[in-house]
Amino acid sequence: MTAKRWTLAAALCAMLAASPALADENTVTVGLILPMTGPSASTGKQEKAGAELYIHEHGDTVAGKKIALVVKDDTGAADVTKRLAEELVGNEHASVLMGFGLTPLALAAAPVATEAKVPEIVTAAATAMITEKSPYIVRTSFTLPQAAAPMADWALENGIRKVVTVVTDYGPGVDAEKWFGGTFEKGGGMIMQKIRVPLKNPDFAPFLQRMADDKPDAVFVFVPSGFGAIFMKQFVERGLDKSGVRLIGTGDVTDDDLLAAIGDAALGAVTTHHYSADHDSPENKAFVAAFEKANNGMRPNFMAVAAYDGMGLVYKALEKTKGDASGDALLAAMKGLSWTSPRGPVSIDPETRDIVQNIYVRKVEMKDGALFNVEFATIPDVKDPYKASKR
Ligand code: VNL
Repeated sequence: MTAKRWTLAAALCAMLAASPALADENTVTVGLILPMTGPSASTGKQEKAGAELYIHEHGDTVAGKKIALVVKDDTGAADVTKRLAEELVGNEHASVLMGFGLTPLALAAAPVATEAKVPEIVTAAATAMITEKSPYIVRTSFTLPQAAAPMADWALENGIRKVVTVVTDYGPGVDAEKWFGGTFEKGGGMIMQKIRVPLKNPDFAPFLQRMADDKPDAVFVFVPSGFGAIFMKQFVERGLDKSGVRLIGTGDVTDDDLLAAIGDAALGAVTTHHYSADHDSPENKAFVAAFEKANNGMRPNFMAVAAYDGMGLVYKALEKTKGDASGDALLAAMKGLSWTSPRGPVSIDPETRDIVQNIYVRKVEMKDGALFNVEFATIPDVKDPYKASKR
């Protein structure tokens, strides 16, 4: 080869190397952005395992397209989420962005999804307004109003009249406080105190002491997934578990991932949520067994199931579009889809792009030697009440 030809070949190689993902028409890249490190790492771990299990069970090809799952760690920092989302659509030609462990992280990716016209499937974050921040956002997790309002109805029906609310002070906590409290007061209940604790380094002790003095019938709690153990430990340290104050909340505080670590202190806690590892259906039994087998016995929580369903949504949409992975086609296909999830029957509301699902009332009980959120009542097909209230 002449020197000139060598230069040309080298230049060509350099060019190819600089654009590693020359868009391959037969591959659909799903960029899964999660907090794999930092305080919400448990969410990242559960979500990654959920998405991978779906691919493992259904194969990595759908409608003639090969699915490439690319997992990125945003460490829980919104500026990193945004940069990763830009890189995924810009350099790696991702057809779908997925994940988003916390509300600020889902919001950071929204302008990227809008500009690139790429679906953003939110599989964790749960502040109601998130789906309003881009027409390309679809959600398979839940909304806090959807889970918290039914808790108020149950409390009212079960003789609870005076409640102190304790929530983490950001989007989902404010939603939980507002939708539990508002529904409870409308039904004749009384909110004695509204306590908000910071997301970073939460210390519940001072509030719990005050609460012990107030003697409410119950304390309603929202903390994000992964933070329940800190709250429960301090609840027990102040003797509140033995004081007759009932513990109620959305299911985030008695997260399946943490129940074993929380221990007996959680016994009797009543929560409302969309998923329990104990959910009694053939689909869930198969899901839990396969998940535990693939993950050294780790029990799936509501994050795992949302990522599993998020991946399923991509597959179902691609089947519907016959492999067309352009953003608008995928988005149109996702609207109105319904399927049987391990959590029960679900669908994507075509108007709000939020998930419609059952909310279950559950109580923490010992079952076969382990703690579970045991479901005992079902509120079927719950839509996000925040969006319903604005119509
Ligand atoms: C959010 C909501 C995060 C509920 C959670 O766990 C959760 C959020 C990390 O919207 O930030 O359980």
